[in-house]
Amino acid sequence: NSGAKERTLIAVKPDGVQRRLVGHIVQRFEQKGFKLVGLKMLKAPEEVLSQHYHDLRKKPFYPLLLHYMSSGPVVIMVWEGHNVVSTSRKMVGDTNPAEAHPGTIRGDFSLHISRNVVHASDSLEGAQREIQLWFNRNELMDWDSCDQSNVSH
Ligand code: DGT
Ligand code: DGI
Repeated sequence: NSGAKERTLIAVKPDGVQRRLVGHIVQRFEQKGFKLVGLKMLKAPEEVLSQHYHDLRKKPFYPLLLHYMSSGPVVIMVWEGHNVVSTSRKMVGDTNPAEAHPGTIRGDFSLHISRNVVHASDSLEGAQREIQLWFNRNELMDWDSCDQSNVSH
């Protein structure tokens, strides 16, 4: 049962919301077998974005990245399940959509690194940090799904 409670943060970025991809992206994670435990739509506050992208603050594209991420609402989710951090990185695909394989979200729906549709936490520690940053405890639902024994054990 180890890792069954692992959680990660997935975000549909402003371009993904504008392009009506929210439902499709939710469906991919649901059908994989992961459990949705948090979901909300918001205009990302600059303070949250600057903490979220703290490691990139010195990069030349950082101002453009923040501008893009605050250009419209985002949909932020927490997904739970066995190995969810690493598996969802594979489902999302390479950061650069030109390198992302077909079948991945970025590989199927985006062209350019500056409009890559989704975010997924890249490590367990990163996921914990990002979940705390974007969600209050009472916004995360601890619920049992009746098909759990069919998707993990
Ligand atoms: P654009 O095409 O000038 O409208 O660019 P943006 O605003 O979509 O993207 P931006 O400003 O981050 O990047 C400026 C240019 O830098 C972009 O046209 C292509 C290039 N570029 C951005 N990221 C990368 C990268 O990771 N690798 C390479 N080789 N070029 C990049
Ligand atoms: O975790 P990822 O989103 O796959 O990648 P990351 O944490 O290295 O970068 C975060 C976001 O920053 C990424 O999804 C898109 C943007 N980004 C990264 N590298 C570049 C970039 N944007 C531009 N325009 N150019 C880059 O080189």
